[in-house]
Amino acid sequence: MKRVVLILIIVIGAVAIGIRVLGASAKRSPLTMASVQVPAYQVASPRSLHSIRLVAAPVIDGNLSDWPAGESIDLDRHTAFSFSGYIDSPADLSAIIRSGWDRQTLYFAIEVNDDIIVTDSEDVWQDDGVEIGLDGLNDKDAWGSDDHQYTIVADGNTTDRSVPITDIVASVLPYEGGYNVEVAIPMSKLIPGVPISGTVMGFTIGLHDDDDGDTWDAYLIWEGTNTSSSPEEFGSLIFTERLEDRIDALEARIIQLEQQVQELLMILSEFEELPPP
Ligand SMILES: [Ca+2]
Ligand SMILES: [Ca+2]
Ligand SMILES: [Ca+2]
Ligand SMILES: [Ca+2]
Repeated sequence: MKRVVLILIIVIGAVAIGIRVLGASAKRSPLTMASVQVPAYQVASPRSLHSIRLVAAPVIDGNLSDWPAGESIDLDRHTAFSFSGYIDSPADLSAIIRSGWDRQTLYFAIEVNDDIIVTDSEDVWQDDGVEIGLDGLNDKDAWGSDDHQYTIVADGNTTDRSVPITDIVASVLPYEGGYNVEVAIPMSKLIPGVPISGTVMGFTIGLHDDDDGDTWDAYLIWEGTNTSSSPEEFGSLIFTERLEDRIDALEARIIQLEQQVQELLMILSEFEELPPP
């Protein structure tokens, strides 16, 4: 028994050393998001956003300081694929969008510039707000259980295809000149099982601006002509994982295993001290 435990310790030690050597090498040449390699067939045109694997889940409170730096979309009237209405400047309507993921959840952090926030209407699409269009299976079909048009209005109202929902978590934090939106969407709404680095979803994002009440004044869509029924026009959300984050997670697991081995050794030594039956 003791021999088996000793062999286990040697194996775990060897793995730990190997991982730490890998980790040191990764830290010498940090991998940036731009250097993440994605198979060519997965990089669809039109545009894509890399969703980064988050080591710690963000608190969904509208405060985005708990997000790591990462790739983002700058959405304004010049970068939008579709643009309707009147926008006089980026302060009137624009946004910066980031995304993150873990095994259970897809996250978005959205900073919206909007100098006059109005939420006076019954229909969510007539007020200031954000629309997230997702084709979870990336099958270009709009009407499966993987397909959603999530709207988060500047007052916090949340809908899926205009129907009020409570099965995603969204928080809006207004500030002078705009509002932050932080969203957590259960992965089970999008795909069966868990995502991996390299998973691709169809994705676009829309922004409505209302400055004077009643219906909207301007509407921007990042990719496509609507956020609900034409996923073949969407951009892509590409799931990525930084090497240094993967190594940190493995190192944490090794430390856990080392502690478990210590506990086993303690139990073994207690047995050895018992008198023979
Ligand atoms: Ca937060
Ligand atoms: Ca679909
Ligand atoms: Ca507005
Ligand atoms: Ca309105």
